[in-house]
Amino acid sequence: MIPKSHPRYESLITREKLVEGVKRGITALQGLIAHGRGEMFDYVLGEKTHEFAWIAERTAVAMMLLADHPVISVNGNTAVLVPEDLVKLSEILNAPLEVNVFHFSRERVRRIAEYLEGFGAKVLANCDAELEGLEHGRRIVDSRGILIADVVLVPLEDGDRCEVLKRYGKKVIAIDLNPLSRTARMADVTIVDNIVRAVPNMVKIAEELKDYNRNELIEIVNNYDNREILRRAIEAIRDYLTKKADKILLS
Ligand code: PTJ
Repeated sequence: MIPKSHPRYESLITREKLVEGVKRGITALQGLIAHGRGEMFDYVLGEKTHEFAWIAERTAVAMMLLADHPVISVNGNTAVLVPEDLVKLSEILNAPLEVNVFHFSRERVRRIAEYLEGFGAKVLANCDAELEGLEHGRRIVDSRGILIADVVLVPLEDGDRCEVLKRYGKKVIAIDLNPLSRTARMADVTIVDNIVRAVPNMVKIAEELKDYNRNELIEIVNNYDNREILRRAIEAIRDYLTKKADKILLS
C-alpha cells in the first residue's frame, strides 16, 4: 500500500493503475515504458498544467463541439488512467469512445471495451475497417467511428497513425507530454499535459463551452496556433531546467 503522505503519492498511484491494467490484460507491457517516458517529460514541465496546455485543451473541446463526428480514441494506457473522465467527456461532447490499440489483439480490445463499459461508456470496438497506409494494429478501426470521424482525439499516439489520419482529411488532437514527438508536430492541436490532468480539465472546459454558440467556438479555434503552443512547451522545459540549475549553483 502506498501511504498518502508519500511525497510522490499521485505519481505512484498512477503507476499502480498501469500495473493493474497490465495484470488485467488491458494495458500493454510496452505501455509501462511509454509511461516512463511521459513521466520524464512531466517532471521537466513541473508536473502541472501550463497555460499553453490549457489553451490547447480549450481549443480541442471547441473543435470537438463543432465537429460532425468527433471520436475519442482509447488505448490500453488511457483506459486505465482516466476511465471516468473519458466517459464524462464522451457524453458532454457526444463523441463515442473507440478502442484503438497499437499492440492489437481482439482479446485486448474486448477487455478494454468491457472495462470502459463498466464505467457506463458507450464503446465502439467492432474492428471492422482498416485505415490504408498503416501496417500495425492501429490501422484496425470501427466503421462507425474513426473511419468516418472528422475530428479524432488521440491520447498517447504514435506519429504514423497521426499522419495517416491527417491524410484522410481528419483533424487530429493529440495528448502527448513530449512536445518534440512526431505526433506532437503532426497534430492540429497538441495538448502537452499529462493525460491524468488533461482529460479532467477538458471535462471542466466542456461543461462551460457546451453553451457557447458556433461563432464563439469558431473564434476559439481560429485564434489557435499549434506551432506557437509547441514553442511555448519547449521553452517551458528549458526555463524549468535553467531554474533548477541556477538553484543548484546557489545552494
Ligand atoms: O495500448 P496500445 O497497444 O495502443 O499501446 C500504447 C502505447 C502507449 C504503448 C503505444 O501507443 C506507444 O508505444 O506509444 P509511444 O510511441 O511510446 O508514445 C507515447 C507518447 O505518449 C510518448 O511521447 C510519451 O511521452 C507520451 N505519454 C506517456 N505517458 C503519458 C504521455 N502523454 C501524456 N500523459 C501521459 N500519462
